Amino acid sequence: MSKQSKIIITAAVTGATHTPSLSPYFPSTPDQIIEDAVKAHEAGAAVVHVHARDPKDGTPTPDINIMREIVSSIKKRCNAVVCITTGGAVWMSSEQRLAPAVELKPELASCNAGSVNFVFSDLASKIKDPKFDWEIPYLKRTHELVFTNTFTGLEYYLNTMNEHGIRPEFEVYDVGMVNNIAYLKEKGLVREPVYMQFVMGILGGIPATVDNLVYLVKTAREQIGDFVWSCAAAGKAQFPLVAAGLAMGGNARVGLEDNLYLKPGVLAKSSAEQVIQIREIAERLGLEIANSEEARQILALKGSDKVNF
Ligand code: KMH
Ligand code: ZN
Repeated sequence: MSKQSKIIITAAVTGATHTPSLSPYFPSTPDQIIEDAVKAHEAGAAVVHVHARDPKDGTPTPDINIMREIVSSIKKRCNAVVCITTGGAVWMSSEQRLAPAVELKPELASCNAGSVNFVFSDLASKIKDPKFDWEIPYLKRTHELVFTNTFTGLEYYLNTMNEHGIRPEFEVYDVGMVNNIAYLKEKGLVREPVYMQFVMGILGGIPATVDNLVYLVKTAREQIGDFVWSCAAAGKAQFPLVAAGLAMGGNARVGLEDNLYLKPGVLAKSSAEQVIQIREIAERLGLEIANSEEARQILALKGSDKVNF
């Protein structure tokens, strides 16, 4: 695997896990998402990964117009690579999840490499006085849902992304998904360089340990050969695992989608605070941080002039 010269920091700013009452700093309206993404880019994130939220009450939404407002505003204000989610929220249909990417044709979009129980129901007990009625039922409901990504769905996503010049960032929650990607690559659906985000510590997915990160990278080398990879981790595992990933030659994903804290007991005031923290760790390891243009080179992206927003 060729040693990458500079490190890509991704900021995943909102996601569809956390709800507004879990942190006063959580970006849950389009304006807040735009602001958090631009500030995270200014702090050193070459890539921003975005989900849409309804401005009325912060619920995750597949609304294409809201996503258009978010990504076009980010693009107006900075040169960040915008990665649009096709994961959306667990309850959304495949079509709903893919539609914003098909319409907006980003350089990069997430592609969830297999089905997984994606459980965060325990977060409900952390909310005493919810701002919105939907929050606690939404969190609890994940106990009974599966985040479905069938092979039919994966082929539909990849054919569509390939057709529109959208590069997939494979979200990998467990080791079997590495094999799924190898299978799809064998079928000619995956173009080089393969780009994987190892998402550690989701309840239902692979536990967030360094041994498991080494295991994922080792399995990917055996099954796929050459690839670019990054590490993300949920909750308090975020900085230990992402730092380990940096030491192993991986890229880094932080942001309030994955973790609301900067350190145990201290809420992060923005994704930018986490970007600064991981950037400092990377620089102390002697690593240089890629800017957005360098990230475009590393990931073979089509350029921000070819998106539809
Ligand atoms: N919200 C999770 C169910 C992605 O962006 O594609 C899926 C997720 C991954 O956030
Ligand atoms: Zn996401």
